[in-house]
Formats: sequence, structure tokens, C-alpha cells
Amino acid sequence: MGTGSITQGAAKTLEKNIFQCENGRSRVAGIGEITDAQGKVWTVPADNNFASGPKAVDLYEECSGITPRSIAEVDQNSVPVVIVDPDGEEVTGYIFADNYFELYINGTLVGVDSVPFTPFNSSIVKFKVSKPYTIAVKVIDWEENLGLGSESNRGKAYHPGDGGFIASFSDGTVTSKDWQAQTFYTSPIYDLSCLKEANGQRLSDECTTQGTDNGQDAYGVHWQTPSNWMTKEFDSSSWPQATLYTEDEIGVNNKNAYMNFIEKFSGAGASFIWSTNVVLDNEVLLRYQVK
Ligand SMILES: [Ca+2]
Ligand SMILES: [Ca+2]
Ligand SMILES: [Ca+2]
Repeated sequence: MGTGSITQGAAKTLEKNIFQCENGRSRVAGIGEITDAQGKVWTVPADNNFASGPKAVDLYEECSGITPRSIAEVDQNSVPVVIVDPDGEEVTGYIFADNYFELYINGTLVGVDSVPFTPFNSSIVKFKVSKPYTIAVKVIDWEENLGLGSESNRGKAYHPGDGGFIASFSDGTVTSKDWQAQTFYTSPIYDLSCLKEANGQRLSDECTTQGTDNGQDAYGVHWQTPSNWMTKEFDSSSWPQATLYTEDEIGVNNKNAYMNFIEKFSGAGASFIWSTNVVLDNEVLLRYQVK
């Protein structure tokens, strides 16, 4: 019935909360593990480098009191430059993710999101690289109910949160339908017969996205991420194209981390992207080659 591995019910919590908000409120961002019927253990919401990776510089991050009203108030010169190619061009990137991203350039981890779940933040990165180069991004729609793909929200104990990723780069690169997006974790699923796979796509568009107060027995579907998925050499030709989402669909008009820098996002020609299901797909890998 497909290539994914199925788990059911809540994961075991490994870390209760990996992020403390010093100055305001945040959702509890935990990490858990859950075992499928074959005995394979999966990390939820996904394996990540939050603890050890280089934190991207914040454009906007309420917990640290970084709340500029516009890009003009940001000291862009103080952002460290990650050297991928010493003779390369210096590129600045502006990033907003719902909820978490890890950015690789030619396989080098350039920056990880400083806030795994909420509040919503945005980031700025700089790197030096020669064209052509490959951008690879892991994005995670974090979850409160580990293994169940849901959070307490909108009056439901098990509401399936949504994702979304947008970025622009100073060399003119923007997120678009020409990026690739593959799904590696989908949840909550209540009826496995709604899942389909076709042409490399891991589809859940026939599955319900309604919240419930009884989501404790939800299924999760997991696919192993290739170990070299972020490298320049990795062949992602079988991956689907990214799906575009509007600002209204992602719901950013009340988020200062996005709106204060909108000229660097939709204003720069970038679009929100994700896999085919921005609600149920919670771990997605993105790739794009800059020519
Ligand atoms: Ca974040
Ligand atoms: Ca979700
Ligand atoms: Ca979310």
C-alpha cells in the first residue's frame, strides 16, 4: 500500500522541550521516537540539528527581543559569511519557515532555524559560493502531540498544524514551483486508504485535515531520508516539483516576522512552497539548483 512505514499512536518523548523562550510565549517543542511494526525506530517530528547546528542570525525573534520594524533596521553587515567556495560570490538569504528549517549549500550546513516551533521568527544568512550551486533545505512543521502530527489549536486537542517555507537570495534566487519538494513524514492519518503514491509523489490529498478531540490513535507515515540528500551530487530527479501556497493559505498577515520584511519575501518574487499537502506533510526536503 505504498513505500512509507506506518506507526500508530503517540511517540515516546525523548526531550520534553528543546527551546526556552526568554521573553514571551512559545509552544513546547519536544522530540520523540516511535517504533513501526517492523521494529524500526523513527524520530518525530524529524531528525534535526537544532542542538548542534550553526544557528542562523535572526531577522526577527521575539524571545530574544529582536523585533525590527523593517529590513532598514537590521545590521546586515554583522551577519557572518559561511565560506562554501573561497572564490565564490557572497550571497545573502532571507528565510521564513513554518516552523523550522535547516539550510544547506552544496552540502554544507549554513544555518538552522533558531526557533523550532513558535513564536514565528525569520532569519538572515550569508554564504560565499560559486555557481552552479545546490540549495537543500529540511523543513519541519513541528508538532505538540509527538507522533500524532497535531497540536492543541482552534479549540481542538488534536489540530493538524500547517507548514510553509519562503526565501529569497541576493543573487535573484527565490522559492518557486521550480524547486523540488519530497515528503518524509505525514500525520495525522485516520484512514490509511486515503494515502496514494504516483510518479514519485507521496499523496495525502484525499485524507482529512479536520481537527478532532480524539486524535490519540492517529497514524504516522515515515520515509527514510537518504543520508546524502543535501549534497550537490544527490540525484533528486525523481522528486516532485514544489507546490505553491498563497500568503493567505499560510496565514502570515498577522506575523511580524514575515510582514516587516515582506519586500524580501513575496516582494522579491518569492512564493511559499511545500509538498503537495501543507497540512499533513510535516517533514519535507527541498532542493534547487542555482545555475
Ligand atoms: Ca522557526
Ligand atoms: Ca502538519
Ligand atoms: Ca506549523
